[in-house]
Formats: sequence, structure tokens, C-alpha cells
Amino acid sequence: MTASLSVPHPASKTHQPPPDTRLLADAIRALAMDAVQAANSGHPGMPMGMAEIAVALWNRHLRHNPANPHWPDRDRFVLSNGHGSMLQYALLHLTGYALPLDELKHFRQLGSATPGHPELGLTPGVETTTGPLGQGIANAVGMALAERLLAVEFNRPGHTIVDHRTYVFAGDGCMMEGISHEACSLAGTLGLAKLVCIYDDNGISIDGQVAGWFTDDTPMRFAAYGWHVVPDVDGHDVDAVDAAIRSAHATTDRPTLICCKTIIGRGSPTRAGTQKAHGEALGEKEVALTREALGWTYPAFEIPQAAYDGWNARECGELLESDWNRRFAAYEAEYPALATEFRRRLAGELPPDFAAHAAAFAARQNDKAESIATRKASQQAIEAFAPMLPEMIGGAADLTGSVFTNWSGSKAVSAHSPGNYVNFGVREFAMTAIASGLTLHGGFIPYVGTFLTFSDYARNAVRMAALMRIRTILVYTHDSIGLGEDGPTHQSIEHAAALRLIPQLDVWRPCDTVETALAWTAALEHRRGPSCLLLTRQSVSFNPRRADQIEAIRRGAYVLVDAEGARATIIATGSEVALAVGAQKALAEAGLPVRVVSMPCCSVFDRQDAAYREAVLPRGLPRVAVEAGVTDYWRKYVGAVDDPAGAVVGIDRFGESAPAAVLFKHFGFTVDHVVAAVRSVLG
Ligand SMILES: Cc1ncc(C[n+]2csc(CCOP(=O)(O)OP(=O)(O)O)c2C)c(N)n1
Ligand SMILES: [Mg+2]
Repeated sequence: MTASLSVPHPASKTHQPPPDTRLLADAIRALAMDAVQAANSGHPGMPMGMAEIAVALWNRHLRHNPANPHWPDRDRFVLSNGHGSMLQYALLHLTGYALPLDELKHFRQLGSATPGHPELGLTPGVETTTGPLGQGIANAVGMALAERLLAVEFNRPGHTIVDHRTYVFAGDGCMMEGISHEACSLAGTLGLAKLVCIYDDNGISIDGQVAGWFTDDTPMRFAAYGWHVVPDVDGHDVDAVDAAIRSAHATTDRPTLICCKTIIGRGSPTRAGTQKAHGEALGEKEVALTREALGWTYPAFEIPQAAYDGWNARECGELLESDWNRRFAAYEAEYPALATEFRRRLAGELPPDFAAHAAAFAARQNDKAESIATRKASQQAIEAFAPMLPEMIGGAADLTGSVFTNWSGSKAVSAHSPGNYVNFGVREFAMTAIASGLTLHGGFIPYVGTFLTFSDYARNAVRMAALMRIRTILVYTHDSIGLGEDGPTHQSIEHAAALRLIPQLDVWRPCDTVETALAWTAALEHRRGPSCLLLTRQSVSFNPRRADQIEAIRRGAYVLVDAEGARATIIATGSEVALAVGAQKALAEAGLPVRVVSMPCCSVFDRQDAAYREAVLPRGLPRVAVEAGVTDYWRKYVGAVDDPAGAVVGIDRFGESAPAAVLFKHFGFTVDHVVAAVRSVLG
């Protein structure tokens, strides 16, 4: 599908003389070198090398409205080579976003809107946080996929309300990173035609000329993925880049890669073409020489009005958006329910009856009292929620039949048909960053699954989702030695603890069907960060609860079994809750009352008020934590290793290949061992 360009782009305005492209490009160069110089830190080379490419895209094609960076049908722009952040800041400033010159003068300073790498939420117009190379491309793939799916879902004959492109800039580093392979391979298979990647082929990365470590035939590589490739474009020729972008627009069945040959740091007499231009300030002397070479006569941070006039996108943006608003109003008149739903989806709001629906589901799960694997309980949750949440888009890294991320209404997305389920293939990292792209675009709540052990492959994308505080749901099953015979390569030992160390990430490890229902509810409701659901392969026993206990699950930890005059607290998560309950019973029979606290989500518990935390974990009661994972994490709850009033039953070595029941016994996850641990903390 091609864009329905009902409003002309500035590029097609014929009544004005075309802007002086050299002036526009040099304005970027000047701002980039001056801001980096002012900070004495940053990356001038990329912005100076991609300046003409930026002119071609941002001055002639990009459909955006600086006055409203959230306009739903804007083109998306991702700077995957995020070290070139000054390029984006210069563009946002020059085209008229609320990014005053003062912010550029404070590039990389505390509290500025111009951080070292682009960060979502800090700078108007930045669509995703980039910096870890390659991930921006995967985010862009997710955005393009979101656009494609929303267009099919919401557009109606004569009413095209979703119709925009996703552009991504990428450098050699992005192309070298494995995630670009994962993401671009899938984008080719899915035929994401509105995705346009512009490759800054400057032959330089930090260590020098990439010829020593990167000799791929990149056009061939992308052609092999099924992309439309425009090779050998002179990246300093605005018209040539413009023509390549047009050829991308004319391609309606495949994504496009535009390979632009550029010179890093172009304009700088001694640094251009060298790795020195990459990541250090040019220095006062070289800045002056560059001004001279460019014929740029203005002092630092002074941009001539003609450059501002040529770059200004406010009027055009206003026209583009108001045209869309008009078209959306017509759509709304004809399809009021769809329009309301579209608004809800883009706002990321759950339907008003969600909470009631979720509570009813938890109550049903409680009535059923099934003892099943939590991965299965998770599938039941998906089955319960997905019909009322069309924004849920699932997927797995080639483990659907194991992680149970599918449900009866799952329909696979392909190049030729829309759907609500993505078979990501064995691509954990791209899957996760693509999921973030879906979230960032708006309109979707992605949930993607793999084995917990392989969360390592995806870890930096999980971290980025947390850093961005975006709602992506990560379904990680086979969460311990409990997976059994696949052995130590597949058995998570340190993963739960390692994930819990990521700030702004909620890690849920539910113990049965009801906790899984509540964990899913929390993940769906939590708009300010990603959530992980750590789930068992093996069956776990159901725990009866009162209504107030069910309600308390969402507080992260709660008293599951209490005892009059309890002398100790056993804290447990997931599959080990059953052990804690077993030990509690055995101890009660022996006349030793103890309390069991189920703690499915530590971070959520930590956010509760002090009174609640004290009520659940009273100070002064010795504590034993039980989890089939590394013990270190639990020390914050039970005290130091040499504290006699605290113990952890855990596993600080890699697992073994054997049936799960054998392994639990082998590694000391038995009622007897937990009982002994409790006795040990009582002295
Ligand atoms: C995942 C990741 N690894 C390493 C880095 C550190 N780093 C930043 S830029 C860069 C070199 C990138 O080369 P290229 O993309 O060609 O950028 P250019 O110098 O051409 O602007 C490296 C290694 C990073 N940002 N992300
Ligand atoms: Mg490079």
C-alpha cells in the first residue's frame, strides 16, 4: 500500500524556491560540532557525515508535525546509530519542535533535554531510546509491523487513517550487530514495505577502517533477506538520496535498504574520513578550520534565518495533521465505534470493564482450584484476556508449543495476512526489541515468550524496555531445574535474580493458577514498565486462599499461610511455595508455628508502604527464603550470610540433566531440608 498523500509535502511545493540544501546540511554540521565542542564530549562525525541524508529525508519526505510529536499518523523516525544524537537534536530544533537552542547548548548536561543518546520521554520527537547499536533497527521493525496491522484493522474503504512510514538510520555498528540480522531477516519475510532503512556506509567505526573487521556485501545480504536494496548512493548528494527514498516509496512489497556512501565528519579538514571524527570533540582549532572550510561565517550556535526558514516544518506539519484530523472526523462520523476504539488503543488504555473482568477470571481460577503448570495457567490467562484486548499481540521465539503464548484466537502474522501472533523464529533479542517497537508505536500490548534461560539473549532489550518504562510483557517459562532432563544449559539458576536487578522491571514468579491470573492482570495494567512472568514447565499445586489474600497478590507478597504465634517466616516464590507450605505443615505438626509468605513479585512488594511490608514480614521474626535459584538475591530479605536468623534454600551452581523430581531432591529442595533450615534460624 502506498501512502495517500492528500496533503502536499514541502518537497512538492513549487511556489517557493527550493531551500539551499548546502545551507541546511551545514546548519546541522555547525550545531553538531558546536554542541559537542561545548560539552567537550559526544560524536560529531556521524551528524556531519549524514547531514545531506537528513536533508533529503527530513526536508523532503518525513511527514511529521513538530507541534504535536504524538500525532498518531506521523512517520516514525529512529536513529539506530544513537551516538549521532546531535543529528536528531539539530533536526528537531531546526524543524520547529519544542527544543530550544538552549537545550542544544546544554548537550549531555544533567537535566537537559539533549542526553548523550536519544532517550524516550526526554526530548520531544524522540520515538525510542537508542545507543546500544542495532536495537533501533529492531524497534523500527516493530513500529512498521504495528503500522501494517493497525492499518488493516482500522482503515475502511475511502478512509485511510493509518498510513505512515518508519524510517531508520543505521551505521556500520548496527549492521555488525547480530540483532540487525535477526530483525531485518524477519522484516524481509514479513514484507514490511513501509520500513526504510538508510545505512551510513562510511567505512569507519571506533577502531578505524572497518575493512579490517567488516567486509560483508551489505546490499547482497539485504537482498538475500528479500529487501529492496538501493546500493551505492552518494550520501552527500541530496537529490540522489531523495531519489532512493522515492524508489523505496514505489516499492510496495518489501522493506528498503538505502546504502549511502558517506564521509564521517565531512567538513572537518583534518578529521573527516577518520575514526577521530567518531567520538570526540573536534577541538577549538579544528572547529574554526571547519567553519572556514565550509564557509560558515556564523558564530557558535547562531543559525541564519534562511536556514531556519528552509528547515521549518511547522506549517507543513500543521497542514498534515489538520488534514488527518479532518479525515479522522469523517471516519468517526461513519464508524464511531471504531474511532473510539482507535483512540483507546493509541492511548494505551484498557477497556473500562477490564478490572471487573480480571477479578472475575481470578475468582474462576480460584473456584477451579487446578494444580497445573504455571505456563499452562498463563495460557489460560491469555485465553481469558485476549478476546477483550485486541491490542494483545503474542509471539514466541520458536517455542510456542512450550511457552504457551498462543490461544484459541491466535492467528499468525505473515507477509500476506494480518494476525495477532508473530512467529519470531529463533530470534530472542530481535523479538524483544521488536515487541518494544510495537509498544512504542502505540496500539498494542505485545507479549513474547521463550525459555527463561534464553532471556539472556534478549537481556539488553529487556533493559531498554525498562529504561523506557514501556509496557512489554515477557513470558519466560521453564524457570528452574524444574524443567528436568534438558539439563543445565536450559535450567535457569541466576536469571530470576539477574532480571530482578534491572530497575523499573517487574519480575513475577507466580506459584499457581490464581497468582498467575493476578500476575497477568498486573502486567497488563502496569503501563510504566515491562513485566516478566517466570513460569514453570512442571505442574504446581493449587493453594486455597481467602478473597483478601487473592486481592493481596497484587501487592507483590502476602501472607499465604499464617500461624498463631509464628516463630519464623518462610518466604517462597513460584514452584517452591509448595515446599514452604509443606514445611509449614510439618513444623506445625511438630509444634513449631511458622508463617508462609508468597512473594511473586519482589519489586512490587518493595513499593508497598512500610506498614504493609512490616505486616507481611515482621521485623524480629527469623526468615528463610526458598527459591530454586541463586541465594544472593534473597539476602536483602533474610539478612547476611553470617546472620544466624536468616537462611536461604537455593542453588548456587548449575543444574544437572535428570527428571525434575530427582533434581529437586538432589539439590535439597525437599520439605525436610526447608524444615531443617527453619530450625537452624531458630537457633
Ligand atoms: C551494542 C553496542 N556496542 C558498542 C557500542 C559502543 N559504540 C558506539 S558507536 C560504536 C562504533 C559504531 O560505528 P558506526 O556505527 O560505524 O558509527 P560511525 O563511527 O560511523 O558513526 C561503538 C562500538 C554501542 N554503542 N553499542
Ligand atoms: Mg561507520
